[in-house]
Amino acid sequence: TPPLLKIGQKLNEGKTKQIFELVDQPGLVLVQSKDQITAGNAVRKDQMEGKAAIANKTTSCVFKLLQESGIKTAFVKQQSDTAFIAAHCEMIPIEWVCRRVATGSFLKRNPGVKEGYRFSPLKMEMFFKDDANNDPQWSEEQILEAKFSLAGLTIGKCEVDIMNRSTVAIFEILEKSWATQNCTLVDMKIEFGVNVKTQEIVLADVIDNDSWRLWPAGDRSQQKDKQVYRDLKEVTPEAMQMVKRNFEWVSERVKLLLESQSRGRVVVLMGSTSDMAHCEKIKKACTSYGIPCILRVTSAHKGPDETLRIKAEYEGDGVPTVFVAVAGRSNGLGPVMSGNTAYPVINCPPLTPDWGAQDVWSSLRMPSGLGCSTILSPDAAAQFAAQIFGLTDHLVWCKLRASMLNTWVSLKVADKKLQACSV
Ligand SMILES: Nc1ncnc2c1ncn2[C@@H]1O[C@H](COP(=O)(O)OP(=O)(O)OP(=O)(O)O)[C@@H](O)[C@H]1O
Ligand SMILES: *[C@@H]1O[C@H](CO)[C@@H](O)[C@H](O)[C@H]1NC(C)=O
Ligand SMILES: *[C@@H]1O[C@H](CO)[C@@H](O)[C@H](O)[C@H]1NC(C)=O
Ligand SMILES: *[C@@H]1O[C@H](CO)[C@@H](O)[C@H](O)[C@H]1NC(C)=O
Ligand SMILES: CC(=O)N[C@H]1CO[C@H](CO)[C@@H](O)[C@@H]1O
Ligand SMILES: [Mg+2]
Repeated sequence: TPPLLKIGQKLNEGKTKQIFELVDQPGLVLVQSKDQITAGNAVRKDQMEGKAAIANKTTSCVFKLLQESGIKTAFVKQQSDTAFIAAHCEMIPIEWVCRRVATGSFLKRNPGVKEGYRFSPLKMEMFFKDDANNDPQWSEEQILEAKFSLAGLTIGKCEVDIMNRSTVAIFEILEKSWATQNCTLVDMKIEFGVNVKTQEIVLADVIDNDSWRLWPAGDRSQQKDKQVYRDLKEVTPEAMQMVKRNFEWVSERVKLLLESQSRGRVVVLMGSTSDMAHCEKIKKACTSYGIPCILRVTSAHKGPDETLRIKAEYEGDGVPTVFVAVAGRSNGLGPVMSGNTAYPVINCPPLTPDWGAQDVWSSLRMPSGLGCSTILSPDAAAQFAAQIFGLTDHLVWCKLRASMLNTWVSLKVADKKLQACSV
């Protein structure tokens, strides 16, 4: 049983949720869903029993997926059927809309563009959250001129760029994940907050049915999103049942997004246990991508029969495998493997300062017909293996994608700090 939460004062209440302070956990809040569905700014308001529970499940699965990928979010953990704990944020009042396929309001604002037009790169739009004025579309300049200040952070160019880049990464991660269910993520809207404790910009609020359009098999007529509700001519009990069934369709499938669609492994072959530390680094990095990694000792010079026997062992069970060869001095191991298997082989020689520049040629200069690659850093060798598996395993791809975003954001923040110091 979850420990009893001491609920403090209500910090905020909107159309779909209430936000409560947590007395014993400063910096965290309880986000409680309300049992109703809204469209057209609550012009239509109907209680839909169970909606909150379904929304909760969708939000927590999606945030879990993003969190495990490495995206910074406010989500902390599920508390109950209809509530989760999140970092307390001051919300940035901008809705970030990201589109892959033109539909809905975009078509009205851009006459001449046909439904189904594909955006590559993704199309970004921003809307100022202002119910009274129907959430007007804003330009980047309008956001900058508003000079929002939240939790002590002023929203300037750097912050806008970070939100822009993050929205694209989040869209791509969700798009890739829904593709495993043969579902097209058509568009999405998200909001960011400033974590009051860390002053970091994080994905906040929720991602649920109301936040995206999903077209199974890319087919609009099978849409499973909130549009179904908006399109209802008349709110009958049967119609509401259909909307609810659609919501359930999504919340059932959203769980599957967390499951890997393929299995793979890295097998590291080392010529000698003296290279163990180097190999452990490869294994650690593989583990961070969720890829199992096995270490074996074998020398292609001194025990080629064993090298080929070990190779056959991993070729024989049908698990997709990337071999990494770690051999110092003369690397016979990688080339011998590469000449005898159709699986990818990565040379990751542990070079030494004395002869390294000469030794590396044994990994680079190959007889014809060999396609092994050579990567010197153990982390980078694991990353390359992850990129190979990422072609078929969306969870690995999502980790790579989030890591790229986080690196980009770190550079941006480091530069901003440096500029602030030198002024
Ligand atoms: N982690 C969080 N910390 C603080 N406030 C949050 C957090 N997550 C969401 N909120 C805020 O809680 C409020 C209530 O949410 P709700 O979605 O019900 O509002 P709403 O009626 O849709 O209004 P809005 O148009 O602002 O979204 C919103 O202002 C939302 O931004
Ligand atoms: C977001 O990024 C894209 C691509 O880099 C750029 O074209 C666009 O102007 C950016 N928008 C904002 C608001 O920064
Ligand atoms: C997606 O479509 C392919 C090809 O039609 C099919 O083989 C596969 O089972 C489908 N996957 C899901 C999860 O529906
Ligand atoms: C998401 O939207 C679809 C389509 O309207 C709906 O069927 C499904 O129930 C929604 N899920 C949640 C959790 O709201
Ligand atoms: C009612 C309901 O589905 N509640 C779920 C909310 O989300 C968490 C996390 O996925 C589930 O454990 C609950 O069952
Ligand atoms: Mg809202």
